Amino acid sequence: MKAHLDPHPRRSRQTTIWFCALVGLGCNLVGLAQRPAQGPISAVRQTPEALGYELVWEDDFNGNALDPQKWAVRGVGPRALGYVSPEAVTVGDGYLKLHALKKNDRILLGAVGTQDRFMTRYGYFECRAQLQKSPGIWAAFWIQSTEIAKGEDPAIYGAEIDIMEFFKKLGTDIVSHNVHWAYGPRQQTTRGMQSYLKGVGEGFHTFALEWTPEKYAFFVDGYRFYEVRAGLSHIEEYMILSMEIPSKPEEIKDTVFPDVFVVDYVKVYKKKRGLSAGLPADAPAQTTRPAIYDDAAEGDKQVEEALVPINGPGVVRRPTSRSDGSPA
Ligand SMILES: [Ca+2]
Repeated sequence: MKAHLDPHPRRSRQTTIWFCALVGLGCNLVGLAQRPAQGPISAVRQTPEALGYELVWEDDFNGNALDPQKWAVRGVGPRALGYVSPEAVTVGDGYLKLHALKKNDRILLGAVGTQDRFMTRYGYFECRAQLQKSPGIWAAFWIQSTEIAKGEDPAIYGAEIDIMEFFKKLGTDIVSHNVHWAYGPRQQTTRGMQSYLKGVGEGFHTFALEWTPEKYAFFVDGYRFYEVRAGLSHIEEYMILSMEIPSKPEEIKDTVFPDVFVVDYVKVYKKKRGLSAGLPADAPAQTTRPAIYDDAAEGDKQVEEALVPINGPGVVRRPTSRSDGSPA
């Protein structure tokens, strides 16, 4: 994987982290069964406020450039078949745009992260975004640990939490989630989770993670789709928005360049202090009210639409962007 080696030795640790991130993001162990695509497990939309959270950090991208207090272009340099470049990151008209574009012989990719600027553990992390149009490349909103390659216990070394990845190969109605930890020969994963929401690949939608000491919960448009308890990180991590690309040329043969991942905002919420008998901000999440079906008719209608069965037996195989199992 010489393509990923950093020419600057002083940055070798960071390079290792980026390299390892590529191992995890979008990558699944060969032959590992995927979870079936499923509709939401909540009948109505949930808001972070209703779950006891309050806003602590946000970027609405209202300026004309990336806010250097909040973000930096992440991982400038080669990344699989592409090259992460500040040229592929633009801000304007209230949006962050992460492009995938061809320039000379390179495919430039946009990627930004809050590393060295904003790190936290637990909370509710949400972005509102319009996903890319093409297969091959994919939009990703994820959370990463700076320690993940240093050990295997996610509680101590953290986890890669893929809040949203959009593989157009699966159609316009499915987004994927995953958690990876223990980068290295014994890397672990929750296995890919596929959320089915009709039309999620068109227009703007919200994608969110609730991360508590007990679980990760994944949301799309406020609907709760999956909860997992494995791979729980108990350390501070940082957020990433990126346009990703696989490592094999044949996997981008249908990709139409340029393409773009448009982000309207990113918001981070923390548990309200003093809520429910003075629980501290890091206290376990309160049990949410059970899903009920007597709420807003509009919400119910959308859930019904979202629960339309998908093709075949309901099992969607995640694209094997690294089908040889090798790290990208
Ligand atoms: Ca905005």
